[in-house]
Amino acid sequence: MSGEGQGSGPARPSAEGVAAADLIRALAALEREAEEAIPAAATPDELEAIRVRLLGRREGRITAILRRLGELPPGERPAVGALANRVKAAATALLEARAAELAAGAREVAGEDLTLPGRARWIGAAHPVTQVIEEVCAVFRALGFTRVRGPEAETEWYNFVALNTPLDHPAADMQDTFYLADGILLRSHTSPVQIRTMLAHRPPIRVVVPGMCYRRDPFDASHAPAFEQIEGLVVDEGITFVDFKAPLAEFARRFFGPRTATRFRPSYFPFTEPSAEVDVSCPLCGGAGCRTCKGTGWMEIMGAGMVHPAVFENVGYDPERYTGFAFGMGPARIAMARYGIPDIRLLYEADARFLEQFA
Ligand code: 2NL
Repeated sequence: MSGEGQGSGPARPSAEGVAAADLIRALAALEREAEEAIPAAATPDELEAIRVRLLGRREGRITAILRRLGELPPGERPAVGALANRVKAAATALLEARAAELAAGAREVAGEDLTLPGRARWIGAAHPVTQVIEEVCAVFRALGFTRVRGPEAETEWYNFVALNTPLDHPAADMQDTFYLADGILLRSHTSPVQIRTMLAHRPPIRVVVPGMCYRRDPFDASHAPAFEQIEGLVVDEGITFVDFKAPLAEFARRFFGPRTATRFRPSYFPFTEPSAEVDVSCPLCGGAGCRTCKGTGWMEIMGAGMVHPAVFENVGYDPERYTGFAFGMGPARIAMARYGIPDIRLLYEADARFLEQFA
């Protein structure tokens, strides 16, 4: 702390008010301080802090001494006043010189204009479809499902035949895919991973299977020839249609929000019977009807059903003993429903202006 503050330190008031010797000593100390601190200031902000400390109108320490000259005996005022003014002028000159140096330095570093605003850094983030996959799997993990993966190149048996879809079945045609060699193809859904899981393990089974799938589809607003899928499979003794509906409705509430309603519409898949399309109340308008749900208040999020007994026979499970359910969803479609994205191609163009909205 400085010594010339109100009533403390060496510049205590004397009978005349204040001792000239104390003010002179304080001024000499302030001059040394100015000579050391000002040239060492590294930034304009630091320099300004020193200026306020020494010369600030209210709290400045040199200012405070000047203010107290009137307390000196009249004969001592001119000498101390002159010294105070000299110290103030010296500090001011040092401040101006250092300010000029700092300004020049800022402009001169490597010939760059350092006063230009900086370039904003890019924020890295997972792709919106990856975010959806992680979240969906996290919800199913909380519901007791294990996450498994499997090969993207498969045989026709794993991709079609084991799933009760003979190669001349219309469903095999609808899921036409890319062939790598005779009988070897890029999987058209992740179901072959569930077939492999059932062949390798006895029930109970609760798995979710995320991964890339491929179809000979046009690349248009609602189709991509390479896309992510998440399928799920539950097999145990005594699994009923209620055991099928409840966890899928719970998934919808956890993923889209607690007030989300679900509806199961009859549908057809060769590997489930009965089969359903699962709709949720539109996550964007809450069911009132908007552009994204085409005014219906509902959005389709997955296909599902009770596992067909023929599938159990194909993997050596006794269909009289075991029942189960399965479902499949497209995370890109889910991302479109959730964020109101009108065209699936936006998700696969790697356009940073689009993607950074999800960072
Ligand atoms: C859809 C429909 C579905 C399945 C996938 C499945 C798998 C096995 C057995 C029975 Cl191993 N079913 N998967 C069942 C129903 C629907 O997906 O629209 N996916 C995007």
